Amino acid sequence: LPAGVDPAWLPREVWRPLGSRRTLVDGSGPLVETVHGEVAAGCARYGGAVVRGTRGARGAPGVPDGSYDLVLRLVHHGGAGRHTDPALLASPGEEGFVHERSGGTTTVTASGQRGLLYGLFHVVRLGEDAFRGDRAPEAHRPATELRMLDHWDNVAVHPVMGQVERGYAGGSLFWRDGSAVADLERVRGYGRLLAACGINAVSVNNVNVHEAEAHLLTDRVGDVARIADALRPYGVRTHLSVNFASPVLLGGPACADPLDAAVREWWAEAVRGVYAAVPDFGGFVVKADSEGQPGPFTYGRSHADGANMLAAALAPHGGTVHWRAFVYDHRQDWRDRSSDRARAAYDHFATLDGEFADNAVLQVKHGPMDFQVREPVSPVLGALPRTRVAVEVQATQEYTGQQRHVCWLGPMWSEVLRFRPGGEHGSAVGALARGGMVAVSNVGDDPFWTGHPLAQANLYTFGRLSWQPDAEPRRILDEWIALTFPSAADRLVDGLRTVLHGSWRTYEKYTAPLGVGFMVQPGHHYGPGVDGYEYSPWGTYHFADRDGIGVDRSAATGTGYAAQYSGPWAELYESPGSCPDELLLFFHHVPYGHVLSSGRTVVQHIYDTHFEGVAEVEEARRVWAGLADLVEPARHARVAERYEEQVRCAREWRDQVNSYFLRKSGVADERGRTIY
Ligand code: BDP
Repeated sequence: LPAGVDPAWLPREVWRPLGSRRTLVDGSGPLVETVHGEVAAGCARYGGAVVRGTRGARGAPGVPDGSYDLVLRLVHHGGAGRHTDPALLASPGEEGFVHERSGGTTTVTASGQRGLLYGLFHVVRLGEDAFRGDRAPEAHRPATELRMLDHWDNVAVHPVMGQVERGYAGGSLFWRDGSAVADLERVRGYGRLLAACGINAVSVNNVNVHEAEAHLLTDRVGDVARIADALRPYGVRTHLSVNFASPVLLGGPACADPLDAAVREWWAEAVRGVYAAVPDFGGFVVKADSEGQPGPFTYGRSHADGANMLAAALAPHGGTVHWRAFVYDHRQDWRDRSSDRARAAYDHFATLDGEFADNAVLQVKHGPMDFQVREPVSPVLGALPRTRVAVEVQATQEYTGQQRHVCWLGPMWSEVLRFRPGGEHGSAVGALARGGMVAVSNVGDDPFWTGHPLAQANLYTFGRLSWQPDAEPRRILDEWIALTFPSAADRLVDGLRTVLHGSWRTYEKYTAPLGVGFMVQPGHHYGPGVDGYEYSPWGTYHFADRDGIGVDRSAATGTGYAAQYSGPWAELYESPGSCPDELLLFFHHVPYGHVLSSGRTVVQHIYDTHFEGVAEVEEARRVWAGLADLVEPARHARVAERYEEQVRCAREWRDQVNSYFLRKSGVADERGRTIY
């Protein structure tokens, strides 16, 4: 990494256990060279030795495995490593690996190169534990093939959105002044960090594809190829966001009708060009008919028609189209509740189940609205059993404090992934999401990668959850702490847990209450705006008046959104009596005096949680200040400075939200606290 760039979860010391031992890296291929390079660098630093074998299952010539502390071996399909049960080995697939230990040797066996790379990072995560005792063979494999980050990066600085749309970590890692960055060392380092948490795909440009970015598909594909070259050694495939009207924008046919033969041929040709430049290209991400982007509706075609046209162009090369389900009318009439934005994705897509090509993935935001701090799980995730669905989450903290606030999203994502759309006997979202997991990236060219150094935990947690969606998020956080702060004193570990564990709920407490969402400043979405979007056409209302608050989405009297869920959930959400407190205002319009299942009234809940939320941030700031002697000064200072802003902003939220509801409701705080 260039000097001054934070090594994040791969600081040198994490290589000590491995780098001080004797390792055999056995097998051939470019990613095996990457593995060897990593081990060799560790050994150079910590005095170990690495032997390079290239004979796969037969082992290195003349050297028995038993003379190594660690054997990292690539075997051919169907072959077996010396220590490995063949049946077990058959199961982990291209990206999996088998890990075992006996007779003083730890062995990682994989039949795909990426599997070997992930096996290496598994050993790194285990540290000294990888070299203790015996371990029966364990197969590890990712839950889904596609674990992806979408960068909303513009090639050139956009006049309104800047270089990275919703980016809070400086400029783009990939693009500067309209071209791929000249020095790709940092991009390579990024690929390495991603591989170490299990991510294998990156989309390198904004889903809002402006004209400059549209050219990446054709005459600027060389720039994409350079980025792909830098990511490839770490098993990360490159994807592009494309504009549905590309043929028109780029001088092809005068229309973009997905059923038009000339348009289809134009795409097929464009895709051939991309694969000539990037042979392992992953595919396209498409935002169509959404927030002003063009799409198939212009031609009276369905979204399956649109997606399948691109899928057909990509199929001969093994590419995938990620078609986003974020389709809604952003020019709604606020008097017409039947145009409820929450309904839109389901209304557009549920009837298309079974119509999408095999290499089309429907990429669905985790909630029905737009990455709010609290939303129900999108009913779309359980509604298309014959479609490859991917879950999209937002690591970039657009609505969760913009990387000025600490908000560790692991628990929220885990709730989504564990949700069972068909009820308790059905599968969890993590298993239903056969199309993969996608996060909007929170990374930029900031020296700490994510602006707020603690926001790195979100990126790491996303990667690990995408590998294992039912993993316990706190365990992942502990991994992140151990890797990022190796040999940390117990006090530091405890302090980090204290400030991170509850930070999502703390953020929820001082911002928009009980699932109502938004109440942010329009446009940039930072800080409170109590009526920010209330009278706007974006469809993001809370309907607060003197009598009550919330959006009636019941089937009986409201927008009918609740009926998009299957059986048990539709029933649960339908009535204010059974709807979970935290989602009450998402589903119902209730009087301020409505009593929650917690026993408090809605308005008192709002007052209490807003006071509590601020107190919790003040306490976190105090805890962080007490860790100054244990954290490297630059990192400590960066976080401390952001805590000042978080405290300021949380107080602003508290005061605006509380005084707004005091004035609307006329109900005083039971506890007599001052509300401004
Ligand atoms: C919203 C963002 C907007 C994105 C959009 C999307 O405010 O910048 O373009 O999502 O997901 O949350 O396409």
